[in-house]
This record gives sequence, C-alpha cells and structure tokens, in this order.
Amino acid sequence: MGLLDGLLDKFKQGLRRTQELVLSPIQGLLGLRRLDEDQLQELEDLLLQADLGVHAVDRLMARLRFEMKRSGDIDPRAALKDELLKILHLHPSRPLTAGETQVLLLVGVNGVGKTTTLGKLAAHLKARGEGVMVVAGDTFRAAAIDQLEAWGVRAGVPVVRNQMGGDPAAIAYDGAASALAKSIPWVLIDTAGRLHTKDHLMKELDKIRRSLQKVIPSAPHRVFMVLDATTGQNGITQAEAFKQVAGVTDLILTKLDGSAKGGVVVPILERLKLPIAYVGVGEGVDDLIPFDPEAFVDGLLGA
Ligand SMILES: Nc1nc2c(ncn2[C@@H]2O[C@H](COP(=O)(O)OP(=O)(O)OP(=O)(O)O)[C@@H](O)[C@H]2O)c(=O)[nH]1
Ligand SMILES: [Mg+2]
Repeated sequence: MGLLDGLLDKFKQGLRRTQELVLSPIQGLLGLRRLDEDQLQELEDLLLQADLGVHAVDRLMARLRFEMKRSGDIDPRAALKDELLKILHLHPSRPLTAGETQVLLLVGVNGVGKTTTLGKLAAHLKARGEGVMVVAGDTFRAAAIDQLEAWGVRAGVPVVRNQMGGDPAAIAYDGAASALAKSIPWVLIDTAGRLHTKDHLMKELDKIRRSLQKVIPSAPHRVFMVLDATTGQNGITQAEAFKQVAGVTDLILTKLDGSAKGGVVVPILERLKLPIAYVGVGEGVDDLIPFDPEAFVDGLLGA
C-alpha cells in the first residue's frame, strides 16, 4: 500500500460517520448522468447536512447547473470534486521542514484536543528522525502536566515542565532556550484552553510569545489553532475572534472521526482564510494526518 493509499484510508476512517449518516445517500445521485430539479434539491440538502456551508454548496450547485446547460451527459462526482478542490486549494498548507530550532505553539479553547494533538505531532516528527522537545505550558492543572508527560514518554521525547501554577511564559522560555542550546529542531508548546473573551488569558499568550522572542526573535514559528470538528460551524465565529488576537498561522481540526459533519472543513477554511495543516481522526498516536485536499475530497464523495 502506497503512502497516498494509506492517507486515503485514514481520511475514510475520519469521515466514516459523515459517510454513514449523510453521504451514503448521495452516492446514487452522483452516479447519474443528469439530475432533475428534485434530485438537485435532494443533493443540495445532503451537502448542507454534511456541513459544507451555504457558500460552498451554492457554488457546487451552480457548477452542476452550468455543466448540465452545456451537456446532456455530465459526471456530477467529478464536477463537485473539482469545484471543492478549487476552494480547498485557496489556502495550501506549508509542510513542517526541520532546520534551525523552530517553536510551535498550540492554542485553542478548552477540550478541543490540544494536548493530544501535540503528543501525536511530537511522535510524528520523532518518527521522521527529527529531534523534538515538548513543553508543558498548561500549568493550570497538575493533570494537564501529567497528561503531557505521558505523551512525551509515549513519543520518546524530552518534556520540559515546572510546578503547577508556574508561569507559562517562563517555562516556554526555558524550553526554547534548552532546545536552542541542544540544537533540537522542534519545540512544541502546549497551552491551557482559553476563551478569546478572557482578556487576561489572551494577554498570557502574548507574554508567552514575548518570552519566546527573547530566545529566538522569529518565534513562535507557527501558531496552530486547534478546533473540534464536532462543534461544526458553530465554532467558526469564536475561532475568528481567536485568530485575531493569538496570531494564528495554521488550523488543526480534531475529532473528524466523531463528527457527522466532516464537510465543515470547507467553511472553516473559507471563513478563517487559514490553511488546515492537520486533521485528527482518532485518539491513537497515528491518528493525526496532514490535511490533503485530494484525499479529503475522495473520502467525502467517493473515489
Ligand atoms: N475521537 C477523537 N478524540 C480526540 C481527538 N483529538 C483529541 N481527542 C480526545 O479529546 C479529549 C480532549 O483532548 P485534550 O487533548 O485533553 O484536549 P485539550 O484541548 O488539551 O483540553 P484542555 O487542555 O482541557 O483545554 C481527549 O479525550 C482526547 O482523547 C480526535 O482526533 N478524535
Ligand atoms: Mg490540554
């Protein structure tokens, strides 16, 4: 099995619930060479239920109608895929390439999957043979530090931590300084969950950023905002506000496997205008995959 086949299987795994509940009924429609008004309406409803968002669905339906005007024999699946890819390619993700020490910060609201994602990411980079250090920047709860420590052990990477209640900016500084001294290419910093409306907590992120810049002026090199796919489009407005204050550079969408609204990838990317770097498709260490538009679209609409 090639790498791309493996990726497609992972996307299928992640989109299983979306497939079962919403997209299976679509398959029959996509096999038709021409759709009547009722069938178009049915298709539109199903795409909306998969949470692709009104804007994208309008665009997809316009494309189908346009093609049917030109020809009596169309391939709806190919047309929809092509149109979706145009949207998804608007904000292509930049791969993580090792070099001099780079700092990655994971931020987001409570319980979205930041710590788990950081653990998976550490294991992924380590498996590529690259040095990783993880930093327990969520000092609010002892359990959060222990959870990160456990992921560090699982991934086989060093963990930088201080006491519960310690200063997250200080531990971020220590982590970056230590990685720099040891020429470790990746420093992954966990942060406590927070709401963008909590001013003092957003200022804390600023303080972390300033501390990091004392060690490496260009840090943090990436700020990943982690979003929970099961929240669907409801989370987007909140994420927009978060993006503004936290200097977010990339998105990571977790729990795709638990959501019947996997199409939400599309409006999230459109509205936030940021690349989706990774998606989470389960709780296991291998269940974080680089976002691949082609594999996603194949998983969604069938290859
Ligand atoms: N099914 C599934 N579960 C996930 C995924 N990512 C994270 N989880 C689960 O979501 C729950 C919360 O994950 P955490 O990593 O603790 O979330 P967090 O954002 O660090 O939470 P706080 O630090 O409390 O803000 C855990 O039970 C994870 O196993 C995923 O992609 N799929
Ligand atoms: Mg956490």
